[in-house]
Amino acid sequence: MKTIEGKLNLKGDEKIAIINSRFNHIITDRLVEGAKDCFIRNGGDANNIDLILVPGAFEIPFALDKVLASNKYDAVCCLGAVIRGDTPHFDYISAEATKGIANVALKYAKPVSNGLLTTNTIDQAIQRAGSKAGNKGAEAMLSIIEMLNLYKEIG
Ligand code: INI
Repeated sequence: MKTIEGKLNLKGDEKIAIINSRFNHIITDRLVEGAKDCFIRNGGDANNIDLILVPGAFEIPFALDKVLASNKYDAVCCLGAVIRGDTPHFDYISAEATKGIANVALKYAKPVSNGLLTTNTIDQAIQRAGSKAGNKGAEAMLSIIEMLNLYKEIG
């Protein structure tokens, strides 16, 4: 049996867009830090990252479509934090953002990662943005790196 998988190293010329939402930026800025740090530590060049800011998670898929259509990037890392409040708003925003990212990504043959936190509390978000439960921004970037290399292996 032949196993085909993506390595976790970069050449240094890969161009990446990070789309980050300003909403809950206390959390999402930490996700960007984690993603950037992961990219650099795996051989990427910080000069090859463009950070694209959108108002909230709902807007991520629209920006993602534009970014991928521009053909300027090898991969896109989507980051955001949707935190449950007292109304059903959370359910609509998190579902639409997640579905939207997947739907847009399927139109293009480029790696896209979903680094969208969907948490019940702000504490859970803090835990996933560089404390107790790691940094989901870094995990989202790592998945892009693996997928970039997997695409090369698949040909
Ligand atoms: N956007 C988020 O990114 N996170 C949230 O927790 C959130 N909540 O809870 O309201 C949120 N709302 C804004 C939304 O993404 C859009 O920007 C807004 O509806 C305008 O289209």
